[in-house]
Amino acid sequence: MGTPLVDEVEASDRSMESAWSDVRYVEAIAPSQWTTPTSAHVAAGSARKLSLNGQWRFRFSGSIFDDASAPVLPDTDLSDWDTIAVPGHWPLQGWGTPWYTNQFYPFPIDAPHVPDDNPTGVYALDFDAPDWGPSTTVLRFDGVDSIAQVWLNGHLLGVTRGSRLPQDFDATRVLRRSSNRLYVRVHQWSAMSYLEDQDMWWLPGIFRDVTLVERPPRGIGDAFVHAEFDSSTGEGQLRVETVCDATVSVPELGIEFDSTGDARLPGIEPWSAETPRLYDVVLTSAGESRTLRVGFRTVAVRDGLLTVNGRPLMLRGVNRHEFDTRSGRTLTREAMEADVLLMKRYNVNAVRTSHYPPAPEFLDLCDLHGLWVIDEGDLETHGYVHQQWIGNPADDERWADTLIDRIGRMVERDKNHPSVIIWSLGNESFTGTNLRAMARWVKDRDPSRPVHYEGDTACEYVDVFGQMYRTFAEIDEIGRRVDRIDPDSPGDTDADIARRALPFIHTEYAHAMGNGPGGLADYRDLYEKYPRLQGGFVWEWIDHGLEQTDDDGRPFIAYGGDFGEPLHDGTFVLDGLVFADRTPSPGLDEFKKVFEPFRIEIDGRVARIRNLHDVVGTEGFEAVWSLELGGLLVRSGREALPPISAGSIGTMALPSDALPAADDHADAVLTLRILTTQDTSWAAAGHEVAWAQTAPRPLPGIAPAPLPTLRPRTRTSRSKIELGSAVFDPVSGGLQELDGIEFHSSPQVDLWRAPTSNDIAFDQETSLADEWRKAGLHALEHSIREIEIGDDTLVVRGRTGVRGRGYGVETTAVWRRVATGVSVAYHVDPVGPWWTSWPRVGIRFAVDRSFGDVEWFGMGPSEGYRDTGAHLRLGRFHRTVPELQTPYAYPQENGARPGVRWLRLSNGRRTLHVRALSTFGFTVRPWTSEDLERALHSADLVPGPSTVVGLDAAIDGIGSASCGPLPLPKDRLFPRPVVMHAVLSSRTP
Ligand code: IPT
Repeated sequence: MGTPLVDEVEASDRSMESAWSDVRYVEAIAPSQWTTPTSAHVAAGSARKLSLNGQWRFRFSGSIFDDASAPVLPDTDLSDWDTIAVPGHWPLQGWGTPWYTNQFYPFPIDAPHVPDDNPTGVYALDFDAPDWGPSTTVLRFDGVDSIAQVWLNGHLLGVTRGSRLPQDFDATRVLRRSSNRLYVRVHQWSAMSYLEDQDMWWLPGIFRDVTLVERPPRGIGDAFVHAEFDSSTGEGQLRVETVCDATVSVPELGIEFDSTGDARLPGIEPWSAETPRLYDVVLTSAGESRTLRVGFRTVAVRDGLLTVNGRPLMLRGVNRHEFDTRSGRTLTREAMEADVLLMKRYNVNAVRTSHYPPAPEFLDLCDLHGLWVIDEGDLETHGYVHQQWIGNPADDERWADTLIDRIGRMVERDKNHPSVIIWSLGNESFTGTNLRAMARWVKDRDPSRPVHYEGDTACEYVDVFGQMYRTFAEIDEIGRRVDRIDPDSPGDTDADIARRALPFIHTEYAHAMGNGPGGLADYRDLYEKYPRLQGGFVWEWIDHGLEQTDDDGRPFIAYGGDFGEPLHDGTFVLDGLVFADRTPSPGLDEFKKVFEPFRIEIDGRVARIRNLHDVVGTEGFEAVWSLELGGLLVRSGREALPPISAGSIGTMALPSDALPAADDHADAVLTLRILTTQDTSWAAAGHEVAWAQTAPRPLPGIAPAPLPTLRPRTRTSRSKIELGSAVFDPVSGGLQELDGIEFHSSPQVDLWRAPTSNDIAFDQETSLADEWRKAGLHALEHSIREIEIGDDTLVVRGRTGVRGRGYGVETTAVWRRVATGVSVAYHVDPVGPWWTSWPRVGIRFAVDRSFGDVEWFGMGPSEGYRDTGAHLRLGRFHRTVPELQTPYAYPQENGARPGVRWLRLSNGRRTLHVRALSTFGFTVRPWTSEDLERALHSADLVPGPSTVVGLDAAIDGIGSASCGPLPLPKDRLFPRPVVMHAVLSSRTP
């Protein structure tokens, strides 16, 4: 595929020394030069391989011309060269720097030209080759970013193009048994950079494996497996296209046939993401044998739905970039498997390989453990959006061959994976003739899989309709099949009608940047409501934060700008469901709950169970119940599940001792969990996949007594005010002490939060954080208006306002002495014309930092907000103050636990007990919201002298406005009066 450019051919005839200075190939628009055709990835077989990974020699130049003027020769002395690990990126090993941009090209748009300051690394390796007799030897690069010229023993083997695509060179002619000298000259920027503008770090280098691969004479050559499954007969159909003649056998089934024929195989267990059944298929030619792991399944778009084996799918997916906080896009197989296992354990059933084909092993792991995959081409020209897409390579015929070559090499490499059910042409490259041609090429080569490309909004050349970040209302329209390509058009066009016949996939949604994403459950409800909506892929799986150490030796997670990049997109690279070190964030907990494969509703004595699997029934699962009172276990048991097939609803009677007695405590809660009964490849038996709780009875709702009429006091008439063991300041009316527990600050109204990434919504149209700041919410002024005192009561009235504005809140704290301590009813009443939402409304106080242990009965164990709290359960939990913080790499509001019944803070000697008489949530932090807001990295957060406690009547939702919609109105907090009612004591009642 692809004819080499004339000047490239000329280059090969020249001596190495003179050719070295000719760097025109860097700006050539062309497919890889002199690579052999890409063939399907082979995991196991008789053909031998030799890994060339390891420590290589390395020479780095910041400018391409510096490098070009220093030619190397086959016998150049390497002793003063550096060493570098292959695979790896040089900016993560001490040369150059990582550079993060989202859409912007980091250089002037002037294709195919790139800057002269083009970081260039020359890799050198001396090696002995194995004796593979008469075989052909292929030198394979699985990934080189962005382009490389490859020289073996003084001969130019060719040029790699397509960073995330395999590059095979026939090395046979020039390879020697011993003393081979390989040079790989890699450039950070090339014409190809215009095609590789994905939202990620620019990380050059040989970042995937380098291997010598044997191609034996009379070997199999490339093989294309077609393994279909007929759901009406249960028959599999197997056909293997090979370049050379071979026999095909399935030892397990006792079948053998010639590769020119095919076989019908009765009683096949089909492959699915839920039942990843693989059969070994052995190909044998005169010179080679190969074992392929084959899954039988048939993908089809039928009656407007995406089906596999005749059943429509629900994609509960994530977008996955390849990332490791230390090694960038160089991943070990262990790291890839860690991703797959974590996905499986968290109810993820699908992956879009955004935005390039992953390392080939990743797809082996998807086949093995079971994930539906959209395999995406290595193409993104997003930077052209900044010039209205003028000059977009996707629509310029000079780039046609190169783009066809790219998509072709992905399809050829990955065509035998049962997990790959959809081909995606690439990402964010607008639309154009080359994309259309790519789609045509793919359908021609592999009609068995639908084509996806989000940029084809009119669905002219794709088989599924994919869109990004649509609002709830738009998704609802699409679900109802009333969407229009041009929303302003007065009537339906033929194109509208044609598009509506296609299934819909939410290619990217729920931007998991920082705290969030909000609204996952609302999206899910829509997906489940309309058959056309077949789920989607959360943006995205992992934060791409790079682990670094600051000048004081403290580790921190770096994002855009931390390497002095002159143009960058800051924290936008931190938008994963797992943190950069692969620790699940609360967003992943929410994903797991929202997309659980069984939906359980407990209704009186019966549990109604909806089986949301695509394929499997309830066999392999059991129910476990537990009854708790006040968070303490009373009884528990296990029950078999009734048979409920995929897509159906069944009921299960609950055993009578699982049910709370009528006169039980108001805090009685029944939890029903569904667990696996057998070990799977991804989790040991007993793994929880779904759960539900009975709704706890509402709080008794002890309304605060009416505001008392008391005698106003002159502020200075006493040195202190006492209500039982509570001591108040006579000037401010602030709580100073309770039973010997000193208050660093007294409860005071709090309307602020350190803006989340979704509040900030960097570069987006609506930024709640900007609105809130404009409204003055970040700098409130508090004043005390009146203190009134009675025998057992103290009332403190205040007003909190905004500089230069007439709106604010009136606050009234009514303190009463009660048997165990003091109660407080804290009223917050908005006054004046507020025009924004509030980040939160609650009270905040501080005690000594020694109060480091927190126990609560309420929702937990991790954080949850109005639109992110589906995963929270009512229970009794214990965490230290540090454990209550969610360590977002870019510090922001976090750690709120709603629905609290009681909360205890202890320092080992004393306990401050807060009993809720109205429902509220809490945060407990070793710093303030202001500290969180000021900090740029989590290492900037240093615990202060106080433990800061926030009790929130309400908090605004989270949404995903950093790239997507604001929270739905139902989850917003608009100014409204609230009363928070609680008892504070130092004893545990
Ligand atoms: C969308 C990109 O496809 C994705 O790569 C990522 O950048 C994401 O946004 C935001 O994190 S494109 C956007 C213009 C919708």
